[in-house]
Amino acid sequence: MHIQIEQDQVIPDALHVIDTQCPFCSVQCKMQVIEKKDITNGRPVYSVVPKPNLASEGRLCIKGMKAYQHVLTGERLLHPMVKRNGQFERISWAEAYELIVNKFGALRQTYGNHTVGLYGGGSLTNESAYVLGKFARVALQTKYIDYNGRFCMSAAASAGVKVFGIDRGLTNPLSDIELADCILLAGTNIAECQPTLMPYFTRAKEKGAVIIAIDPRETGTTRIADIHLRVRPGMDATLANGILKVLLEEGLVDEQFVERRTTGFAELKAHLDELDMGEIAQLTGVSAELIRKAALSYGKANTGMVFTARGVEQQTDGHMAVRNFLNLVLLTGKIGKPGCGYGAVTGQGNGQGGREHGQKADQLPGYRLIENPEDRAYIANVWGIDPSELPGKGVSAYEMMEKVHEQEIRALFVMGSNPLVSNPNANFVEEGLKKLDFLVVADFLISETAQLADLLLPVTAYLENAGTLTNLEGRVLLREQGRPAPGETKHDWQVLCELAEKLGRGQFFSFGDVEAVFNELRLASRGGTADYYGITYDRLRQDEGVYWPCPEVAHPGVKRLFDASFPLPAGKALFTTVENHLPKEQVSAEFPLYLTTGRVLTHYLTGVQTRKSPSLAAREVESFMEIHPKTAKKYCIEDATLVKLTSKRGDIYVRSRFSDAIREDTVFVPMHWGDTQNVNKLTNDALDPTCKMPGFKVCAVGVSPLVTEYA
Ligand SMILES: Nc1nc2c(c(=O)[nH]1)N[C@H]1C(S)=C(S)[C@@H](COP(=O)(O)OP(=O)(O)OC[C@H]3O[C@@H](n4cnc5c(=O)[nH]c(N)nc54)[C@H](O)[C@@H]3O)O[C@H]1N2
Ligand SMILES: Nc1nc2c(c(=O)[nH]1)N[C@H]1C(S)=C(S)[C@@H](COP(=O)(O)OP(=O)(O)OC[C@H]3O[C@@H](n4cnc5c(=O)[nH]c(N)nc54)[C@H](O)[C@@H]3O)O[C@H]1N2
Ligand code: SF4
Ligand SMILES: [Mo]
Repeated sequence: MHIQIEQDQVIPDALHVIDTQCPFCSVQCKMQVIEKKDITNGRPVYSVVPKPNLASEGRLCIKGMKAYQHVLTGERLLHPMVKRNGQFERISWAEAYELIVNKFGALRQTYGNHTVGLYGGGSLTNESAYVLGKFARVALQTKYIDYNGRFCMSAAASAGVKVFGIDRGLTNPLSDIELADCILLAGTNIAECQPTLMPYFTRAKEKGAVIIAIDPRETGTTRIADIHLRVRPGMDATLANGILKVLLEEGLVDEQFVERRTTGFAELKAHLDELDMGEIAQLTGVSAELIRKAALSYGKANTGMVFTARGVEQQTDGHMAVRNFLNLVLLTGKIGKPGCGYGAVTGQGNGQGGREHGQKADQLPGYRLIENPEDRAYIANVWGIDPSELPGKGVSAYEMMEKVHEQEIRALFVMGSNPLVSNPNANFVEEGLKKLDFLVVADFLISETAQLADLLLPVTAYLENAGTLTNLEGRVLLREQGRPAPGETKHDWQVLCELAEKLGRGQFFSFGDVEAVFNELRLASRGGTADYYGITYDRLRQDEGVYWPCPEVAHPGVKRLFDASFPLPAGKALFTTVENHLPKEQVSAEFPLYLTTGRVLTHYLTGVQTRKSPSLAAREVESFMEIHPKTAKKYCIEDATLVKLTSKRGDIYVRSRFSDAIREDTVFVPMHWGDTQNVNKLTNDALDPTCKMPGFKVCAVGVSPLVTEYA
């Protein structure tokens, strides 16, 4: 699967060589896309070679190899389109802008500024995400803006801020992984989701590291583990309590670290003393012996790292579950030194930068807070407005869908997301979107959400635009433009700036080019937690990316955080007391199985892009349900047959796939398909109280064969 090259290849007969980076996951592997002419018919043919770089070390996965296909598909959205009598018709940009100005104008006049909502995404460059946040606050003066990262990083991000005082995906560079003697992988499937990172873990293993995986299923990732804790979905916080209790009982506590660098230990200890291991084993479905084995491995290791991803985080207790894993790190003092640290494995290409510069309801650029008077004053000054003009805090992504339903939001502008497929409780979301007076979608493909839109705005894809993206390590990378914008497409940030001008707010959006946007972002983030001030396009062209925080141009950037202190009162990190608790939805006679959801190697998120790539789509043509053969037998389900899955909220139809490596009480369905295979028609919309993450990873379902007898 991986191709490794040592140095830049020389391609003499190439027509056009594009230096770029993969648009998909957070590793942001660098590559070259080579366009040549087929000598028989003169048509362009494409090949891809990986480029050496610090994160991927010159590897690419299959998605990166084929990521040119969805950009070059004949199904690109190339012109603005308006829906008339149920059909999309081509219009000019001038007409499109006029329509938006009129529709937004009329709605704002009748219902006020907050009637317009904006919905962004973690695929957008830092520059576009920054302009989107500014556009909401300055051009439209609405508080309603949020983005798909709510469903992705919000639990880990909010936990990191509480416990460490800062949220940066990895607290240390990837190169530390092979220095770890024990690695705990909790709810993360790196083999399929960040495949080019796998060699970091296999190298650690070759050097003797013990790998512990926590996942209800066996995956490519759990297969490299020495210890696999097959947890009952949604029970990670409780499992972490079990591990903590063993560490405490066995005296595997770094007392000096706890004393000097943390607060809250006494409360944690008192709480853990009260817990019963038998009960923990029973609740989590993992034996006390295995929990003990894992705890001893991590506790006794000299160095160690803990990783969490969406398996732990996409829960209605995701915030607290992550905090309990951070307790492990603090209790053993395994942070802030080589081979020790924590990683929230970031998801999207710009999942990290996308959460730093103001497309989140409560944030302003540089991780500043919209409710903090000093932060408001600073940003208002950079933007040249009065702080009182800045709206307040809005609501989270799914809560915006509730506002859409209630018609408090009557116009929605979506840029870089497919909420109809990615939000929980998709039937409810669809009902809401259909009630909107005006739905605008900016995309380069026609997603399921775009199909419901009143107006489509065609934008450039990754090969055609430039900008910065921040990878999972907190390293800012520059992606240069590789091809001209096709058709009438425009860059995301450019659309927003032009529209701002039509809305009479052009003076705040007069950026000549994308670098000018970045230079304003640098200033806006200056002195903030995610400080990009010292990062310039020139530096990014010379070095291979710069870690934030980077407060001055001469500053090298910070690779490893927390070596001396935490940015919290007294420089101390915070222990958290986390109760054992059950997921909000429990199985019943009608819905007897747990459903968990996630990803497969060849598709990306809602599949809009990868389903348009013939080479990727051919590898998984439809959705499926992974089920244990014993469970299948109980419900009269055969292998590779169509089944119906039903929850309280809806039903879907997928093909069964037997696996004896999944828990018998659990089925798994990936998230990459829409319509009748949209797994989010089933998922629960209960939200985590702190970060508003939905519980994508557990709900209760019933399963039945679609065809019970053959005629
Ligand atoms: N191929 C591919 N790669 C991707 C993406 C993609 O769509 N496709 N998306 C990108 C994005 S945006 C993201 S956020 C990341 C996601 O990366 P991951 O979080 O690694 O991916 P998931 O498959 O959602 O979930 C990880 C694992 O959690 C397990 N799991 C399910 N329920 C539970 C539970 O209750 N507890 C525990 N401990 N584990 C559980 C699942 O079985 C799964 O193996 O991947 C990124 N990379
Ligand atoms: N059941 C379940 N649901 C989930 C998850 C899960 O594990 N289980 N995971 C959640 C997670 S972690 C995530 S990140 C979300 C993702 O959810 P979405 O954001 O809805 O997923 P994408 O498929 O990336 O949708 C992106 C859309 O934007 C377009 N796009 C891509 N790049 C750009 C760009 O630069 N500009 C513009 N204008 N458009 C662009 C794509 O063509 C696509 O139509 O899904 C969440 N939903
Ligand atoms: S999907 Fe991720 S791992 Fe695969 S090539 Fe793209 S950035 Fe690299
Ligand atoms: Mo994500």
